[in-house]
Amino acid sequence: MTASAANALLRIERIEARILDIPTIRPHKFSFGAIHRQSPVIVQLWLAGGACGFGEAATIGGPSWNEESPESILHAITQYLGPAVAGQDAGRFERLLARMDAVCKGNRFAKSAVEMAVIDAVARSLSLPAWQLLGGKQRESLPLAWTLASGDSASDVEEAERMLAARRHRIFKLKIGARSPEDDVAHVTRIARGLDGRAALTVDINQAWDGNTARRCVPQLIDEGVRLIEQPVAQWNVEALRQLTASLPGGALVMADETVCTPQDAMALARQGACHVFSLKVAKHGGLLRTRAVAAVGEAADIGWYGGTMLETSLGSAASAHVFATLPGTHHNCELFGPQLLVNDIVATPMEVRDFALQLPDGPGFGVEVLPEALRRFDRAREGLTPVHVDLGRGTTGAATTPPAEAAPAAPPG
Ligand code: MUC
Ligand code: MG
Repeated sequence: MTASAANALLRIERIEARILDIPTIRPHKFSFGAIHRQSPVIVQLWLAGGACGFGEAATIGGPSWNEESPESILHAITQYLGPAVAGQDAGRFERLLARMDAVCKGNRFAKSAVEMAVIDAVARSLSLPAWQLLGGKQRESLPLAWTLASGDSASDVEEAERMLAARRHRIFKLKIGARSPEDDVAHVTRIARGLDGRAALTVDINQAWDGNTARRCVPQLIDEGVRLIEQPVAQWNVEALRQLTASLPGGALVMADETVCTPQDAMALARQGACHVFSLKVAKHGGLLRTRAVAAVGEAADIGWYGGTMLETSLGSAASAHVFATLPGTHHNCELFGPQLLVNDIVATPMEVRDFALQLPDGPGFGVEVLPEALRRFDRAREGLTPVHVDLGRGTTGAATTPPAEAAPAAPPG
C-alpha cells in the first residue's frame, strides 16, 4: 500500500461523545466535599479505514476539582474540538493538538479525551498497543495505591486491612483537609498506628491548608510515618509549597497535583525547587503527549513522577497506564484504582491487579475492549440524571452517609 493510501485510511470520519453516570462503591470524601458517582465523558472516534477508538475524561464533583465539568467537556468536544479534528489525518497527533488549541483555549480535559480516542484508533488500525506509539514501554506493571476516603478512621483501617489481605494494595493515600487540621492529624495518626508500618502512607490535602497550617501540621504527619504529602496548599501558593519542600524532615516528599497542569507550570515549579514529585494525570495535562511533556520537564529537573488518577473507568485508567509505562525517571507508584471505586465498569475485562501492582494491558490500542451496551446503559441522556454536584455537607462532617437514590448500595471494596 502506498503512503497516501495508508493515510487515507487514517482520516477521522466521525466523533461521538456522551456523559456516563456510574455510582461509587462508597462516598469518596475530599477536602471540598464528597462524591457518590463519577460522570466520565466518553469519546468514540471512527477512522475511514474502519478502526474505532475510545477516549475518556473524568472530572470529580462537577467543576469542583478544577474548572472543567462533564457538561463543559461534552460541550467543548461536540461544538469545537470534534469539528476541528473531523476530516483530518489521525496519525498527525501534534497537528491535531494544534488545531484543537486554535479553536479552544484551555479545556485540557476535553482535549485529552479526543486525543486519547485518536491514539486508540490509530494504534488499533495498526494492530499495535498504544505504548508503541508513545515511546515504547519501560515497565510491565506499576505498584498500585488505594485511597482511603470514607471519612471514618476505623472504616478506613478495615478497608486497608482487606486490601492488604487480598494483596491488592499496600500503599494508601489518605484524603484529608475537610476537617480541622488537628482532627485530620488525629485521623491520620489512628490509621498509621492501626496499620503499624505494614503499608506506605500518603496524604492528599487537595489545597485545603494555608502555608502556616502546612508548616505546623505536615511535620506531625511525617512523625506518624507519612512519606508523601500531596498538594497541601492552594494551587496558586507555590511559595508555601517551595518553603515546605525546602524544610521537610526525614526524606519525606512534597508532591504537586493541582499546581502542575501544563509544561509551563512544571517549568515554574522546577525553577523554584517547589516540589519533589509531580502527580501526572492525562486529563489535567491535556492528553497523553502533554503528559510526556510534563514528565520530561520533571526528568530534566530531577523531579520524580507519580501516576495519578481522576478516578477514570478502565478505559481512561488503561490509557494512563500505557503512557506511564513509557516514562523514564524516578516513579513513585500509581493510583489508577478508579475502576475499583466504581460500581460498574465499561470494558469486557478490567486490568489485572496482582501482587500489589497494576498489570499493563497489552492488546491493541489501550488493550481494553469497551462494551457498547455499557455505554448505552450508563448514558446520562438515557438515564435522565442531572449534573453531579459535590456534596458539601457530607464532605465536612466525616459522618456516615447515605448514597443518593441513583447510587447502588455500597459494597465493601476488595
Ligand atoms: C486527586 O486529587 O488526587 C485521585 C485519587 C483520589 O482519591 O482522588 C483523586 C484526585
Ligand atoms: Mg490530588
